[in-house]
Amino acid sequence: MLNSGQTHAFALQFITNNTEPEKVLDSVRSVLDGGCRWVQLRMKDAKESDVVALAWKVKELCKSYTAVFVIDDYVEVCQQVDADGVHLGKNDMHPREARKILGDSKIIGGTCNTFDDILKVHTYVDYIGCGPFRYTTTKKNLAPVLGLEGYQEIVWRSRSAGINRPIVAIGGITIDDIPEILASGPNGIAMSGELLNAEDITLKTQQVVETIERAL
Ligand code: TZP
Ligand code: MG
Repeated sequence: MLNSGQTHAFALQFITNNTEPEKVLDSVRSVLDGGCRWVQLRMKDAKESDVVALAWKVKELCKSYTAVFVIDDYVEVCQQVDADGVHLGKNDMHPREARKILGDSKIIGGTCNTFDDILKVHTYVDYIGCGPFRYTTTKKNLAPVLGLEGYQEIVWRSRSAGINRPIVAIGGITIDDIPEILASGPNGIAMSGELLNAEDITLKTQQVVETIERAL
């Protein structure tokens, strides 16, 4: 579960991409230098041993910046390297099972594309990753895009139902989208491409962090 010192870190979650380990580490270092305090290691179609090897390194890096470190998909790897938590999509282990395995000391995030998805997982997760905001090539098999109206509806229905888990917007988000997205209800922003494709990742991260702080 999240502790009070970690909740502020929701504001910006950086999601790594599939590339060589050294490049992943460089990108993580760059966003941490820019003020991001939440990193999700996402290694699609990787060998589990490769995930473990890189997870140890990302964990150490995050620790030196007191940043939260979450692993996408791999509950066992989270346990093995003692990461802060795991992020689970709709085709991964159900958060109910993950909670049984990981207990309350770990953070569990869950992907939701609809309010019905939120109803299914909200009691087991610490935060909800909700998207996609718009089309993105970063993820395969993308769910239908939500846009601002989608967030307004999903967040409003969740809060009306007494579901108060943080909701983090994801999918094709650029720095210019941040004020409107946060005004429509979500509590944080998850980004991959916008940061990774920047000429200066650290500078872009600083600008994103400032934009989020102004908007929240
Ligand atoms: N889940 C929904 S969209 C997405 C994930 C992991 C990709 C986010 O990356 P980007 O590059 O910010 O669109
Ligand atoms: Mg997944």
